[in-house]
Amino acid sequence: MTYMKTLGAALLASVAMGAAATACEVTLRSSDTHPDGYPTVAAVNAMGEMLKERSGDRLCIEVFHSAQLGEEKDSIEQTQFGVIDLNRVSLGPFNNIIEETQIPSLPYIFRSVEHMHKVMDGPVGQQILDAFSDHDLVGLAFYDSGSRSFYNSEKPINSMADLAGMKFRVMQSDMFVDMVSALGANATPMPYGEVYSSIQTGVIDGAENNWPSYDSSGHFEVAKFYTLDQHLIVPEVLVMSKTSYDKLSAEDQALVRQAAKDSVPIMRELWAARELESETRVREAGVEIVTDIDKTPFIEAMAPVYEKYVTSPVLKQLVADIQATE
Ligand code: GTR
Repeated sequence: MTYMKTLGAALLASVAMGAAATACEVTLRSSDTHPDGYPTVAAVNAMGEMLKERSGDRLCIEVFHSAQLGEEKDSIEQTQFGVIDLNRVSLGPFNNIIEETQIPSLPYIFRSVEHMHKVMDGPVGQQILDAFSDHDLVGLAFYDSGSRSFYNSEKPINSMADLAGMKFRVMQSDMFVDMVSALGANATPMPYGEVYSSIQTGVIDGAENNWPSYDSSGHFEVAKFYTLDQHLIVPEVLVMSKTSYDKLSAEDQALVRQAAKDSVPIMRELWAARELESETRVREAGVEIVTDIDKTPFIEAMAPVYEKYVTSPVLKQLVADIQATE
């Protein structure tokens, strides 16, 4: 409820200062694939409220939700070019561009969401945020994304063998294509916005995602079998265009960084609530959920993926540091 307090204070402050003081000098345009009200969208909006208040109404954020500024892969390029100022995306679509982002995107790298928080809040997280700076971006913060599991339109998946020959959509990351192949299925990388119709028309059998995305995308309507194998706990990231960042004074850059950091606990609170809500909604819609799946064969099948992607000493050290984090 810190969230409500912060918003309330910001609102009161802007009312007290009157309409004339509310003109923003800089409005940062922020991209998100999710609909309005989704925790990522709400968190960046909350960041915008804090930024506006702390800058005396000079710095504002406008969130363009529902992929209005494009699908994630394209929007990342636009952010690198400085056309989009802020972007909230999964780490997945960064995998082919920034190799450090592959490490927290590795299947079964995290033992739990708590483990992921511990790692991403610490030096490993900072090292990965820093890696964005070689790619015309500034890494600001990590957000939650729960865990991702497979869903499909055909049949319940009770074991790894059931995946054989099936076709799943993955995010646009070569590593995820190899992950699905290692499980005996076929992967098709495609933008998020094309998944619903691709399942509906049978181009693919299914996809994989967390409860809130499975729910808000409506994928559960066309893919009614969900198996909680939880192969990925891949964090989301909020990045800023280096071009946009460099236009700000050092003081304003610090305000942006701090507001992004302060939006993280708000996001986590919203996320936890939304996960439960989405799970309830999807269960009530009659989706068939497999919870008692043996993950051991899934974990063992990932050895070739680790071998192929964890190559350099830097990446090996990141894996070791994650595994050593209690
Ligand atoms: C969601 C994630 C999005 C997007 C989407 C996808 O869980 O929040 O940023 O990556 O998955 O599968 O494309």
